[in-house]
Amino acid sequence: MRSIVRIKFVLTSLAALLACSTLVFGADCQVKVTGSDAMQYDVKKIEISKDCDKFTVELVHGGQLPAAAMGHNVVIVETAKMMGIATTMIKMENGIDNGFLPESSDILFKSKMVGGGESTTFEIDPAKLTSGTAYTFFCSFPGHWAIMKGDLTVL
Ligand SMILES: [Cu+2]
Repeated sequence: MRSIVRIKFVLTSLAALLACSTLVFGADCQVKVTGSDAMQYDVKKIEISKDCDKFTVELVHGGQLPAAAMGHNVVIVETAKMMGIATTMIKMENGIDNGFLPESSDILFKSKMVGGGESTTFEIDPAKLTSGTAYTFFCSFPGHWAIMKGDLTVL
C-alpha cells in the first residue's frame, strides 16, 4: 500500500515537472495579449527570440463590447514608421475587416480585429524581423493607437 502511494507521488511530481518545463519552453515563442473595454493592452513589451522558428501571438478581447464599438487587433510595424502609418493610413473607409488599414508593405503583420469575448491567433516569422530594429505593435482601430501600443524587439 505504501509503495503505491509513493509511486503515485513520484508520477504526480514527474507530471508537474514536465508541465512546468513545457510552459517554460513554450513561453519563449508565444505571447498572449489581452485587450480590454477600457482600450488597453495588458502587455506593453514583446520580445521575440531569434531561436524561435515561428512566434505565435494570441490576442484575446477580455471585454464585452462588440468589435464595431471597441474592436482590437495587433499590427506590427517599424517604430520609425508608426506615426506616419497611424496618422495617415487608418481610415474608416478601409473597413473593419482590413483593420481600417490599406495594403502596405510597411505593415509587417496584422491580426484579425476582435470584439468582446473573441480571440484570434497569428504567427510571426522572426526571420522577417531584424534584431536591433525597434518595432511597435499597436491596435489600428481608429483612435486606439495612441494608447494601445507597445514595443517589440527581436533578441
Ligand atoms: Cu483597439
